[in-house]
Amino acid sequence: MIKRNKCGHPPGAGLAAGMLFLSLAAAPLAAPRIAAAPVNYAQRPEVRAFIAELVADEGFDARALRRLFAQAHHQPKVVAAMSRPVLSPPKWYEFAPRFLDPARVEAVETYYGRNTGSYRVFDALTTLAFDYPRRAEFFRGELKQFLLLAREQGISPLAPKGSYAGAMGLPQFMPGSIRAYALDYDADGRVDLAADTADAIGSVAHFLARHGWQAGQPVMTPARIEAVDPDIITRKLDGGIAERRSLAEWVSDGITGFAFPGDLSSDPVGLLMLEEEAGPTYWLVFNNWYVLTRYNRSRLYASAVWELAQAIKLAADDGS
Ligand SMILES: [Ca+2]
Repeated sequence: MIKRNKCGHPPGAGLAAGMLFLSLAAAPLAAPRIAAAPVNYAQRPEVRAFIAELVADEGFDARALRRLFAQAHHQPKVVAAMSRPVLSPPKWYEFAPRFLDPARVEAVETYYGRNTGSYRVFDALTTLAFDYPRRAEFFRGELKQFLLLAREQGISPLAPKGSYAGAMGLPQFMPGSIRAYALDYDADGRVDLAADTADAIGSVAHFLARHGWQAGQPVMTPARIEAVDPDIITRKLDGGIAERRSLAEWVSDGITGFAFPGDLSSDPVGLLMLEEEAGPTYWLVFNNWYVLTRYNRSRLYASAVWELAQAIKLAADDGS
């Protein structure tokens, strides 16, 4: 749906990898661990063990998998992108305008189809599964899901392209999510998340529904703090979001000025702070906002998606 996936996209990944090469060239003796990455994955013991597991558990052909892994290309750029230091998150007023650009509102489908990734997914996942120890377990799981997916779809695992983390198609789903949530929403006989916007949108809706989306319930609504001691409320915020409590508890602490539908579910409610240039704004966030964070963990992302949805709905209503 949106360019950023769960792992985030690295605008400077290519540059970072280029710098890595430069530093290796300047000091070849200083980095033997990186330089020693074997070329042929099929010969590595941990890959052989992985293949044996796939043969035993999923009935894959051992020789075919060995031939496949012999063609996997180690991608240093992928590791560099994953290893980027975590920058401090942007402020809402820096983040939101990029999402709420009129070009996105007017041309949603083409805009979000622009960047679905240029890495061969098999290379990216193999690199991360076997040369990125910190999350090897996760990426071995996704590599297995990817091989199962390719077998189910009758395609070569060498064909699909995706992000550096192996996320694919318009929704930027990881292979496990594709197997769990992808739908042939337009019923044309095939699931195509790369080009078919109906399938992509339907599949994201399926993902949200399965993660507890409640139709007709709100996502977020602005609120104010009117308390003798606002710190009682603001000190509950950790990274801009407070743990969920009952609405009655928030009200008794001094949260006011909000509106919501009369049939609001009784689920606990969170408090969110979004930093505008003029200062903080406060929002009550409901179950559906948390469901959006299952698709992308960022509180800014979830909030921007909601605002974008309002803008698209408004534009559509005006146009009808
Ligand atoms: Ca379809």
